[in-house]
Amino acid sequence: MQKVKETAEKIRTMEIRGAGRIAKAAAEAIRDYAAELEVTSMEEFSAKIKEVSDLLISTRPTAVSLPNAVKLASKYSSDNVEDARQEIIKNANLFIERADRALEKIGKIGSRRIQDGDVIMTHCNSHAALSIITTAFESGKDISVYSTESRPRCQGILTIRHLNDFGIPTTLIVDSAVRYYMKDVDKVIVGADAIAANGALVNKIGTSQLALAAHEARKSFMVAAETFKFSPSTIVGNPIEIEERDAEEIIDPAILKELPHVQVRNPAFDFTPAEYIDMIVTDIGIIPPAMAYTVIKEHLGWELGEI
Ligand code: RUB
Repeated sequence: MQKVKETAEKIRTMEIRGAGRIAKAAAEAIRDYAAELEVTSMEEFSAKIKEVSDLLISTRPTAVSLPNAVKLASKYSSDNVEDARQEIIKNANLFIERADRALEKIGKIGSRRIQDGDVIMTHCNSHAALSIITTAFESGKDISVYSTESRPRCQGILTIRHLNDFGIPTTLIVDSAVRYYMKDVDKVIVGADAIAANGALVNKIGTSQLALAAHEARKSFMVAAETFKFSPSTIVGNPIEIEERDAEEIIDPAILKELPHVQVRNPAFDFTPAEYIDMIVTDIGIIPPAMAYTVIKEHLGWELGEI
């Protein structure tokens, strides 16, 4: 349990972050917990697996990859402890392999849409979006990137380090410079924390501003998302919760204390409506946002009764 608690804490404090990495870390935590779990009955086994699943899911509310990963990794049908344990180990490993393969496939598929000479804008730090950019560059395309800072946690710094490691010419800009530079950009590529059944994207706060600016300037807006970023529970009407983080990520609490009439809001994500999205690059191919429902039905093993 201690190791699961540590993983949960790392996700909560964002030491492990990004929807894909969170999902993999949760699957690993469940697998290792199941492997070492000592119980005397199947009831106890089920209760303990449920307890750690709930703990992991409670760490961050927005990235649907987290509950999807937990559900897929902790799946078992056997009614004896040893077989159920082996099923969880197998399913968690399958999920982890699927996640790694998905990033590769998204890179290959998405990079075919990148032209030689393209200038790409990206936001925050998405491994799926970066997979497209680095695959295109490694295939010999002469590209360059605008990367936003992504306040308040500045994940853009991770992105520029990653791009720099590949030798990709990169320009760091503040979030408010997105529209100013959009005229110089050919394509916007962002990742996803969740995609709703209606094709709307949930991603790092400010993503919808990139989408609006791209739309206005008639630039292509691509989303890079593994199929486990699609949200099954949106089909039955559950909204995607937007995480609101602490004010101290934005302002020194000592300063805020002196300002009794000021409140701080710090949503971590926003919604981009489907009509601003040109394509979603997934591990099963490039799809229009309107196909989100089909992805959920056919690739996430979704059943109405389970929700
Ligand atoms: C990260 C973020 C990323 C998506 C996709 O937010 O919004 O764009 O999670 O990332 P945070 P990936 O830093 O708050 O977790 O493609 O790596 O899954």
